[in-house]
Amino acid sequence: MNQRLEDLLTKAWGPSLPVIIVTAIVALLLPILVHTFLYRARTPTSLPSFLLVGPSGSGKTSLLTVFENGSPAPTHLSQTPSTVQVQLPPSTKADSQKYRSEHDPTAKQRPKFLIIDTPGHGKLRNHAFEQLRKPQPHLKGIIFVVDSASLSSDTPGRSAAGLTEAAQYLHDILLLLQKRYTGAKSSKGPPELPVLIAANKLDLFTALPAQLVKSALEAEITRIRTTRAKGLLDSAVKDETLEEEREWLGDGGEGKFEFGQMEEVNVPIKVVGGNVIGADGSDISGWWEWIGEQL
Ligand SMILES: Nc1nc2c(ncn2[C@@H]2O[C@H](COP(=O)(O)OP(=O)(O)OP(=O)(O)O)[C@@H](O)[C@H]2O)c(=O)[nH]1
Ligand SMILES: [Mg+2]
Repeated sequence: MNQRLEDLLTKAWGPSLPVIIVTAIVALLLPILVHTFLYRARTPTSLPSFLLVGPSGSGKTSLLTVFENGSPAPTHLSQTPSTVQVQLPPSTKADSQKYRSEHDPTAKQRPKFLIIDTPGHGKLRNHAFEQLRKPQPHLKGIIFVVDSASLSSDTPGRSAAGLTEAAQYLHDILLLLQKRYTGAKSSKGPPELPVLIAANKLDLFTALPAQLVKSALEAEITRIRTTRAKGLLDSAVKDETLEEEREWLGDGGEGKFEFGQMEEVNVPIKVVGGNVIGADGSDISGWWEWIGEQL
């Protein structure tokens, strides 16, 4: 026994070919494996991301160019989603850096994140819904851009077409986020997913201020919810199986809808005004600040 062990050890330390080959392979492969493992943990896919949604022409792609380069570039109707990497400007502080001293060198590091632009055209919205349906561990928030100048109606008693379109799109997104919560497996529910409603184009004199954008959208969503609930009720009479499919936005789907009701499903909503393009340049500081709060 002792003799065999000694033989084995002699062989293992001896200059035999298989031992040399195995050692060489381990020595060469180990650093490569360690590198790939560490590198994978730091690829851009693990960066926090934000999703840009909103009706066509609201200014999403223009906003993306300002986020990326600091100044707006000409855009045209987007057909496919696109992702860019953006860095927080020095003037905005990330929430995670709030308690860091000014003199701490790590406080100077500006956090990087991804912004995913989606097409807003009615027939291309599946791109945005798809992004929300698949699990997104790095998604930190959703930015819903609206054209505030398209929301006011010329005819009293009738909603502007722009308002109806924006509210319908927002309603569908919020319903999806609510389903994410109600359909969650764990009792704790999914993590918070904040929504920023970016009331854009405030440079135009016909634009509604942010506070009115909020109430106009809330009122229009209330209307949409009532009509949809009615439609579903009618069809549910005909088809009993629809019973389980029924789901309304907000608690019970009755009365007035307010953005505050979404907090129950872990979706805090904030409305902040700004403009991407304008005679005095762009003003998107309120939106930067909101992004900083989520990082
Ligand atoms: N006056 C004014 N115009 C703006 C502002 N932001 C964007 N626009 C204009 O709005 C138009 C549409 O902007 P886009 O960024 O292409 O719109 P989008 O939301 O990407 O539209 P889709 O790609 O179709 O979903 C462009 O002509 C912009 O110049 C703004 O703050 N003020
Ligand atoms: Mg676009």
